Amino acid sequence: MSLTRSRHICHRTRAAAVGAACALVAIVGATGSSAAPLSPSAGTSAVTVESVEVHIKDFKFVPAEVKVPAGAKVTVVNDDSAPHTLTATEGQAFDTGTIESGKSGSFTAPSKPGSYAFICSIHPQMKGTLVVS
Ligand SMILES: [Cu+2]
Repeated sequence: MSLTRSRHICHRTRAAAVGAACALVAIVGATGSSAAPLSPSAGTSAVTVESVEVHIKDFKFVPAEVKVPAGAKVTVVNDDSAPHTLTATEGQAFDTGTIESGKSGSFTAPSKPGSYAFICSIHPQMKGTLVVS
């Protein structure tokens, strides 16, 4: 028996083909262990304080408001089908440059606390805010 492992794969695999098996395993798992945590980040390693991840999906930054400590490393993952950037709107405070589909880029958060608006320079309607504390 390997319920934990199966549930794990289920959580990470969203393919329609495994949907039925996924639901079945989920039910078994729920009745089998009442203490199973439903962490949304299960399967990904814990993010340290100094490192933050932003995703880009459906022409949106997720989250749109990114809170980071000063000088933190921010990794930007492009889950979209189009290339994107994460670029400060003022002062050239930070810029990932072009991140191709499926790739990731990174930048270092400013050392000065404050709110920094950013956009995608390719699609300026994409907006977000970096809050440095
Ligand atoms: Cu874009």
